[in-house]
Amino acid sequence: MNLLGLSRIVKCGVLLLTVLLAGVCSGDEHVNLIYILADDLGYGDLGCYGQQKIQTPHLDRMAAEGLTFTRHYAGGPVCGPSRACLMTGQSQSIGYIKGNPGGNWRRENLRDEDITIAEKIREAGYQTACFGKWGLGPQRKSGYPTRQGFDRFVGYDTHVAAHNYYPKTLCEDEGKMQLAPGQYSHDVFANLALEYVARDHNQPYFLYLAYTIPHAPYNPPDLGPYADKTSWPNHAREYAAMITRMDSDIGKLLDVLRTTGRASNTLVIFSGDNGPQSNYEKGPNTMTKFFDSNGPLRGIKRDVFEGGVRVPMIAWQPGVVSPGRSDHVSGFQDIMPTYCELAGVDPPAASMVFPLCQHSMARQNGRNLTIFSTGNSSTCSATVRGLHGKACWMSPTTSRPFAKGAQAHLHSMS
Ligand SMILES: [Ca+2]
Repeated sequence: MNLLGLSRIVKCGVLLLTVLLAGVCSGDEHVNLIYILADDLGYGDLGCYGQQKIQTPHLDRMAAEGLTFTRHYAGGPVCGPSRACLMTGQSQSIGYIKGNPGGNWRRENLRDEDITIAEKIREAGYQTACFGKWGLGPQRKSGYPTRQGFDRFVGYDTHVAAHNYYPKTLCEDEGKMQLAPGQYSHDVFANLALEYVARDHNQPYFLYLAYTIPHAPYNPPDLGPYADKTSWPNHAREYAAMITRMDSDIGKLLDVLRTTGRASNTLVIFSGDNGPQSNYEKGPNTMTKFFDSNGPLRGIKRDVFEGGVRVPMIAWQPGVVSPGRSDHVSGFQDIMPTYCELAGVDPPAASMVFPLCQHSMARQNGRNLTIFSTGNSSTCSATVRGLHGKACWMSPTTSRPFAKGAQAHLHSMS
């Protein structure tokens, strides 16, 4: 499929990434894979998704040069199950991690038998590294990154640990890394990522760069371009500064790829793990309303309405991935089979097999994604959607969203 053919498909409004990444998939050389994940970033928090106040010039450029998805869904409305879905390719219905741990590490610990992206593509000779927030298994337990296929890990092993941007230590492989007093952990991650991609690799690599930004607490090292926005609430300035700082770091990363001539052989994907959180300084939704963080969508983090689970996704590989926007319905569970296809290995049997490279177009019409809201809520919800419609169930009295009596809310896809 050439790019002209692709263009016609896009114009038909049918699908696109599937064939879009066909060029990547058919190459002789295995492509390097960088997956960048933000935490609690709203669908409307980036300029390329309509944000008016927060400056994200580098991600906007990435979007202009790459493919911007408008119907991409996180693996869940909260961190734990969403990230588990991303790493294993298993939706919440079949995946092991159903909700956030609530302080119980056993509930955020992938088992030995759970197979991650890193484990699979390492079979194809990939080097693997994770920098940032993991949250799928603490050190010395089965779910820890170095026991789940990553050669290298520096970051937070648990959710709770990741809520401190100025920790004294970070996990580093099987040991600890000492940080200087007042050192911002995300500067460490950004520098590690820069060093990693600038290095000469004799094998293809997979880098998973998982920011805690813009998850609370809001306390970046400085207010950046928002220092003079004195009419804004303090937390709004801090929130915006966190995102703009991350944007700047991602810009540096992409620049390294550009200047070293590696951009065309590196597929970079940027996304977020769930919808925007409410701000607790001035009551629910304050931040979301100030920035219109969920854009045109209903709901925030923990909701299975669109605003809780629809997230930005940008795919960037200049010269290979055609620039454009796609309304292709996709989700976190698609990343495992997509990467497996790029790496030339078979995805795990238990994963949802909707690779974005090819083969999936015919199945798009029958596509459903099921997302449950679990934990932190007395309600249980599910979203089911296909190409032409969507239904959202809210069941306040039962843990079974499809139980008799569950209220159904129907929404149009348009
Ligand atoms: Ca999150």
